[in-house]
Amino acid sequence: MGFTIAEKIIKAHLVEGKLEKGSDIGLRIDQTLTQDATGTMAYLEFEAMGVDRVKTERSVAYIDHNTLQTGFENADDHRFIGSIAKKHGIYFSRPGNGICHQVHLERFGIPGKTLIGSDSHTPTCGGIGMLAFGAGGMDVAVAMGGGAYHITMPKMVRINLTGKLRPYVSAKDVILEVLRIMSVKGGVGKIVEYGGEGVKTLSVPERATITNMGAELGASTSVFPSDEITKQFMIAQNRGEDFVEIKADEDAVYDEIINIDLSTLEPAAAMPHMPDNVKSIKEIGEIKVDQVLIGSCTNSSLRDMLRVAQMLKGKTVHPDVSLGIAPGSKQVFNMLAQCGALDDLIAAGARILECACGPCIGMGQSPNSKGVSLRTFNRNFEGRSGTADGQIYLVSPETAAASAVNGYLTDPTECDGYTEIKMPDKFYINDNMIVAPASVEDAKNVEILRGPNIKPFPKSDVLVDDITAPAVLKVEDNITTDHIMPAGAKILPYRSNIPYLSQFCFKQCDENFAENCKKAGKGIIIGGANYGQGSSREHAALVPLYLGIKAVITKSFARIHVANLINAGIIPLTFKNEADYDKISCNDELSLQGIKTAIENGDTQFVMTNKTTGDSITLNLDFAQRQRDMLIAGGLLNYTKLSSK
Ligand code: MIC
Ligand code: SF4
Repeated sequence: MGFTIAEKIIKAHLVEGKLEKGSDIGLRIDQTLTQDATGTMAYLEFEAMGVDRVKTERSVAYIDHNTLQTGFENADDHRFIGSIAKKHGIYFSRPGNGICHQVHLERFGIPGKTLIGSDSHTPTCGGIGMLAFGAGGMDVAVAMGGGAYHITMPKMVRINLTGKLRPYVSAKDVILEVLRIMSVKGGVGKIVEYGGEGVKTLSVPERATITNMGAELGASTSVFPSDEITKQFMIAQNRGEDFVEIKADEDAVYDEIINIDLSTLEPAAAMPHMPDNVKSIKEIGEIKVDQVLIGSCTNSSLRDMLRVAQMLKGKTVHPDVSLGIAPGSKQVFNMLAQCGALDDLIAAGARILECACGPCIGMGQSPNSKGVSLRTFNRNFEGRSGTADGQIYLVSPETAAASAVNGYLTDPTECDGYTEIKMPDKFYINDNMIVAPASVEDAKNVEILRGPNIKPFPKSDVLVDDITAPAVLKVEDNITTDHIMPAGAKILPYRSNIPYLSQFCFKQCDENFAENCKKAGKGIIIGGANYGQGSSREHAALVPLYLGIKAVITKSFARIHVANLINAGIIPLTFKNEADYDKISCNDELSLQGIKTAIENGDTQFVMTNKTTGDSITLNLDFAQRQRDMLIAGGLLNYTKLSSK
């Protein structure tokens, strides 16, 4: 029996466990990345582990999220990250150099290697055949210290691509089609692999758009084969020596196969407020558009920008539309300037934004009230744009450009003037904004620059046997980490200040959540299916920990968030019978008596009592041994300290 691409890479990196679906496996991690919104916390945790120098082949710290500097906080955090990177052997990508995933793909990613990053879109590098996972900051800190990264061995999904995209139909339309088929929870517990003849028609940036948005499926990761096209990309990045071929065996076995004929795809959009709420542009119709934004780690490559420039050349952005464009990296920006395409964008009236996440994470460019905003981004969760009633549609660069000119949602296949975008034989290489770490000798003298905004992160205590606490909040299906711990320009500067952040926790669901938690002293959260989908931010676990949350009980969890809860020492439990969700109301007194003993004994089920109603409710204790040990120790940091004694 042959192996899939992912199985091959896993096999080569397996340090614990077996290649058996559903079992806990530990992987050796070759590379890590962090960004600034999760990085400050990740490096504080790395410091707490007391490791002098990273043990990975390559670790990179990027500054790309918190780039709006309306006070000292973000700038201080950037300095902190720069100094800690220098001291501990980490490369530092300075603000202005670009979005972590775009830059990592260009300059650092290597086919066949493993990468984890404190950002959920780390699977972008799957576009060059790397096995790349989004993870919580603590997991990244452990990997930097040489520890294994643990996941549940996923199932394998194969997406067979045939045919070729029609002019102006885009890689974004491919992943939107996959989202339409699989939904935002369809990828949980799975790795999505692409194969088939159609793969050869997709360039690396197009592949990366697709693997990037695999995060929206809830998938563990997504990966393309590394082939001749990957090789040409690596050579063009002056990194030909890093290329290795990697493809699935002919007789590899998949748990699920999905067939997509690229030639039949239509331009599509994910409508408000979920990435899987997908319809074709034709079906949605010619709605009036207020704003168009092009960029983000999903669609900010040179290929995408050149396509947009080609479509805007000689035209003017519609008078009722504001068009913002953020190239994904300095390399892309430089090359746009060199070839004159930047001139076309400026002349058309685009507002050129810096190479950063920017509006994707609510760092500026919030749309007008009820404004319809077309974005080439990957998430359109309610409120994420910074405008509570903003109507965000996720679209391809082609659809975005055509609509920006017309002022209404436009199917780009109706546009003329199509020309092929050719990938360059050589990208412009200038790594002057990547700072190498200090030598081991010099590192001793590097001072860590800590601003006053950095507060200690909350520590969890060892688990107790009897937890009785009120259900402080009950929420529906598909709650995102943006609900749990919102981001945006006003809040993001406090990612290293958990006490301050706590006042914003769950605000969109319950205005008084933080206050109620404080009054109750401790609490339990009740959630629906796919709880915690979206980002990797461990703040969505650390802030509830700070507010006294002891357990979260749901119908099901998203992968990274459940790991973050365990890392923080909060018990994630699921209902044995989903219908029992209805047996709990907000403020009911819930009793988890004997929970520690049950976890210690390896029990797989546990009966909780709802003291208010008298109901007994059976919950799943679906944990690997290592997770049990972590919960008992009170989270990953305590566990790491205990196990290294
Ligand atoms: C996001 O797109 O939601 C983010 C911001 O990049 C997050 C990380 C964060 O919250 O800092 C992610 O995707 O993990
Ligand atoms: Fe940045 Fe948006 Fe990508 Fe998150 S999804 S890394 S905020 S560009």
